[in-house]
Amino acid sequence: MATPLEKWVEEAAALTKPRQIVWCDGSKQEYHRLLEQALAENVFLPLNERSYPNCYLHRSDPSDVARTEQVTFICTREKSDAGPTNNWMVPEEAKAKVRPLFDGVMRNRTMYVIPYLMGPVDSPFSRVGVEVTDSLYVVLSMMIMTRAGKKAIERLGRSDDFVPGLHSLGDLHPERRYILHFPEEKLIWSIGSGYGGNALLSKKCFSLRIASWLARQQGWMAEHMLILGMEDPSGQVTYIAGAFPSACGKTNLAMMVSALEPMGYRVWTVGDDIAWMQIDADGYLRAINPEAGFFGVAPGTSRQTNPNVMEALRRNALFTNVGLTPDREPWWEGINGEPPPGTLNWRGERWTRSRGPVAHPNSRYTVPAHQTPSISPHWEDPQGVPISAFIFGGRRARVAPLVYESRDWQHGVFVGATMASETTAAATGAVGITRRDPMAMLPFCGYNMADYFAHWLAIGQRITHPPRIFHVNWFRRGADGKFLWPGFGENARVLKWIIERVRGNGRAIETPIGYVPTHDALTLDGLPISRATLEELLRVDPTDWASELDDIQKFFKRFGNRLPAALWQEHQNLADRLSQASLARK
Ligand code: OXD
Ligand code: MN
Repeated sequence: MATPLEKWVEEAAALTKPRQIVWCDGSKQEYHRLLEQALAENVFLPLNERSYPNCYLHRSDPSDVARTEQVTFICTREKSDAGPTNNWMVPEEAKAKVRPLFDGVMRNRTMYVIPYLMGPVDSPFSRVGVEVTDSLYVVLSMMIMTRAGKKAIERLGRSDDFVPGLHSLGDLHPERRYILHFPEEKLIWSIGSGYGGNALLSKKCFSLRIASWLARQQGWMAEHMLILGMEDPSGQVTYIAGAFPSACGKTNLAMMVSALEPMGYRVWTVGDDIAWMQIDADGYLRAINPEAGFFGVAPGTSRQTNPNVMEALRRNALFTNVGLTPDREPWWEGINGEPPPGTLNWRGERWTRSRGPVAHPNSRYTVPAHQTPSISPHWEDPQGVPISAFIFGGRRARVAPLVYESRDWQHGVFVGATMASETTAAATGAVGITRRDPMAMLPFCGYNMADYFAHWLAIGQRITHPPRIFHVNWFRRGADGKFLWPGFGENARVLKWIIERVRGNGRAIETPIGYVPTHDALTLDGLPISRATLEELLRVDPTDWASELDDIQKFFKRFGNRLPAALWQEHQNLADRLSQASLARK
């Protein structure tokens, strides 16, 4: 008798009517066979076999280069379950609208079936998904980004506990592009885009949107967070999970070569984008990285900013929408000086300055996680790693100081819920606009964010040893518009303070927004930073925070009475602390 997985695949095939169906086993031989085919079909171009062995370049359709939030929908029976921050359609209406686009769409194409496992093979945190797709780019990327094929089939057996995802490139027309989530039936439909975040359904669609819904029902957490371990000179490793909006440096932070390495502080990478977390029997929060690869933003990546990933990218990597040098090496802005003469841009045209950037600003690399020299020896531990601190961070030219610690869990949830950041090229739309992006989950929360905040508050009640909650801002600018903090490996100085706070010995002063390092608390040896710059970096400006309070109020009002009262309470507490501080100054 057919398994539930086989039955679902049959239904998908009955709708899309492919010429043939290929089940992927996830083997190396299969990867190479499919790559040969992708080369023959021009889906990939080979890179320099000597300097970049087994690496390939993909050029996407120029209209299909980033996540498209405006056509991403959460389809629940009740609109209020999707909440005010998601696009919503009734499930039946969404299906009625999009089913005709899937009808017969694979007639002259092959349908690939990719069973995949999110999480380490033997982990109780792991979950199975299956994606059917007509894109070879998606198949090959999924083989890097997930544990695909046999491992997933073996784990699933005859169970129906898997998240099905139906994907087709369709005709790639932006008007016929839809990314639909049906959390009530754990189902994903995506058509009209081959872009990673829209088409690799394991990533944002399953591991964040559907998983966040499941996590609330089942009492765990699915978050848009990197996971890193900071080792101190005694060899003790403290694990930190960090939420930052897309293209704000999560991958670089997770793989950082610490500026404090000579003092014995080094960073180990567990994950760069997604954390699935559960409370263990001893009351600690433990996290796994459900993914098996990194899908990172290329521009700005260099030997200086992320030597670990640069090392990882020298073999078995896929590149999307980067430039191509005459030596057939990948090239992007920030990699190293000027592009060599004769470089082709991301569209495959001979580059000239008037044609814009060589690489698309959201061009990407896809690489197996284990290739990074900083990969943690514990990155595949079935029980995950214990999380001692959360960091929330955004791109803020003003307002937020370099780092501060929240007062307690409830205040920390408020800090996360009110996070804001200037938008980047990872999603289509205007770049550089400040928007509220709670816990960096605004585009990824699969349900009403007011309920999501309530879930965070409820989790806090259940953890005996909750992570301490911090906020960082690497992007504060001075009056001259220049960044005040050097960032990258120097961020280790902030992480060191964070682990000191976790252990109870980091120095801090209490301010209305939380605990800020004293002027001598950060280890700044060897960093040419003036006292005035440090003061500016750590300054809490009462006028900026007053307008921040107004903006937060507007944001909270969008959720009506579904917003947990505790968050209004925290808003009021912050207002009170700010006004007391200004009275004290007078
Ligand atoms: C990503 C994103 O690709 O957040 O990780 O857009
Ligand atoms: Mn992301």
